Amino acid sequence: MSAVLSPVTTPTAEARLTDGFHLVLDALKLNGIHTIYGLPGIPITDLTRMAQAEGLRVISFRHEQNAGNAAAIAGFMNGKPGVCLTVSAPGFLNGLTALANATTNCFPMILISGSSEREIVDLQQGDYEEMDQLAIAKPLCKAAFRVLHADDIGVGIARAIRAAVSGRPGGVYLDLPAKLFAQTMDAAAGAASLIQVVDPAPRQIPAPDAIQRALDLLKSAKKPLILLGKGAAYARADDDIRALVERTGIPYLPMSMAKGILPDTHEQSAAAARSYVLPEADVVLLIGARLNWLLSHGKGKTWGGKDHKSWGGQKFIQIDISPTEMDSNVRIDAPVVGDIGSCVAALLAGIGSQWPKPPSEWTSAVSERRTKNIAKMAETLAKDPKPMNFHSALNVVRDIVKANPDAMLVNEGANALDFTRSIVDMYKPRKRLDVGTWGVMGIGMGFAVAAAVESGQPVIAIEGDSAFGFSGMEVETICRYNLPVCVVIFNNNGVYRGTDVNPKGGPDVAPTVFVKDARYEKLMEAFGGVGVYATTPAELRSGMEEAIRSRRPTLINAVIDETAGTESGRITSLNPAAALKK
Ligand code: OXT
Ligand code: ADP
Ligand code: MG
Repeated sequence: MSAVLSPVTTPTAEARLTDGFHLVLDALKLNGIHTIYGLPGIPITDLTRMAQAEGLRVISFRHEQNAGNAAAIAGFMNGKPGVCLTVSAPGFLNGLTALANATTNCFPMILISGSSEREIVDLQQGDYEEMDQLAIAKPLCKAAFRVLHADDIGVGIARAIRAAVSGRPGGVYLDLPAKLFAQTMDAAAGAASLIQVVDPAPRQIPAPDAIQRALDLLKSAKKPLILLGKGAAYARADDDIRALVERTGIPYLPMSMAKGILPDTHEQSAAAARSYVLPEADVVLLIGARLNWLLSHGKGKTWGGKDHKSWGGQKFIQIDISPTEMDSNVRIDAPVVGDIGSCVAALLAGIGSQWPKPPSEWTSAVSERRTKNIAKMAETLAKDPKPMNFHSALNVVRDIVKANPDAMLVNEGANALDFTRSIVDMYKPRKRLDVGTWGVMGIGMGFAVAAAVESGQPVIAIEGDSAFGFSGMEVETICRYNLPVCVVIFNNNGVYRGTDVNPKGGPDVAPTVFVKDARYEKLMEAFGGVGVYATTPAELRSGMEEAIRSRRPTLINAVIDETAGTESGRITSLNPAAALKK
């Protein structure tokens, strides 16, 4: 390890100097960033050591993608950028998927990667881990910067922070060439070059006429609906959003990561009547939710249109910080551009206390559907089939989350994702973390680590067996940091199901099928955690209860009926159908 140069008070020549390593760390600390998620190696190993020596928390992973996912979700949870640190070329590329995913999901994150020698990289002379990382990162994130001189580190980090959190949040790449770290400069000049970012995510106040237009449209509605997206969760305007919903009396539908902004048990929740309210609503107020594929692009049969592209007749009010989001799929009749906190506060002010409630025919129709679907679900959940299926297992998870509303819930898979979303109620905001806009597998263990580190609360990760495989080695990380994470693998022997067969009948199993009855719990035991093999809801329940009570790293291998899942869960229709039958 090279000498640790810290600006100290001893008046030696060395002490009056600082270097690139320390300036990076000082700049992060100055901006309230105290945790780095990463993976050491050339040229950033010393940076991770010095970070720890300087009092930052360094959470070291087994693969950069998981460190990147951890940083991204830390950004979502805290509303300030999560930082991921990687080595050059392959480490950078491993982190890049997470950076792109963060950008797609509007999570603020900074990927800092060390890079090789510029002169050699630019002449393509074959340096160690040679790659033009800045050029590669650019199209995949919100902004990308490179710092070549130690006295620019302060500006580089300030720009990265602002780019990540201001406006629509997203991922930022910061390229730090190896040579930068060893550059020295006068310590006082170095300290003076750092920037403590003032107001990194400035409020964006909506125009009064936009608010009036939105209120007029909302007032004209006979069947209004409020749709809450993860932007609404990110905005931390929980009290005002709840007041808006309750004072208007409008039914609301939460997208998956918006579950819990209001408790899912709220009487105005239309989650259990989704397929009724979307086509029936006449005016829809979108708060921090995009009309992308998850909302069938605001048109088509889901919205009551006669075919997959036709408009269903709804009028939309959309609150979003990004002006170009408006009209991206269908006409937005009342765009409200600004930050959700300011926009919702302005709407509330306009609504006052005399706002007429929606016609009771609408609210009681929604309520009737909801009650009916909840009762139907309760019947299914009460069954105790052998083998255990998604419903009987999730009935347990639902109880455990209800009893521990502060616990964080991480969720990925296909059926394991979709059933959990609709069965497990959330009670508090920003507790549910999942595959998001891309439906990406592999977020599981990275999200679980960050959820535990950032919240200090127990974490429950409900994982499909395939989904878990993408980040499974991080159970060692969970054990190493002794994190209170309870991983529950819904083990149905494969992707979607475990029942496919090789049509040719050869020795290879079908592409979606895994080793039958795999003993995933032994993975956790290998690193000193607790492994549980659960074939019944009772075993699952006692395993989860003990994990929450003990806060010990636990992996429960919950064996699920291998025939229970469906192809791609709820999104079967997105699979292209073969035109030819061969
Ligand atoms: O109204 P109706 O009647 O329609 O009913 C709805 C609600 O009203 C009702 N509901 C309720 N009823 C009663 N009570 C309550 N409380 C209640 N709440 C709701 O329930 C239904 C459903 O409600 P929902 O979910 O709100 O409605 P709907 O119509 O489903 O919503 C539409 C969507 C689109 C918003 C929703 O479906 C959604 O959010 N979907 C997300 C889907 C998604 O992202 N899936 C993940 C990707 S799938 C696939 O790509 C996978 N891969 C490929 C792959 C990926 N993704 N990534 C990478 C890097 N590589 C490859 C892979 C490999 S999944 C996968 C692994 C799968 O295998 P696993 O082993 O991991 O998992 P298993 O499947 O478990 O085996
Ligand atoms: P979901 O998947 O839950 O529907 P999306 O990720 O599609 O949510 O949408 C989130 C939206 O929220 C994005 O369009 C983003 O610009 C917006 N957003 C994020 N933070 C804020 C904020 N503080 N104020 C306003 N809009 C925001
Ligand atoms: Mg599976």
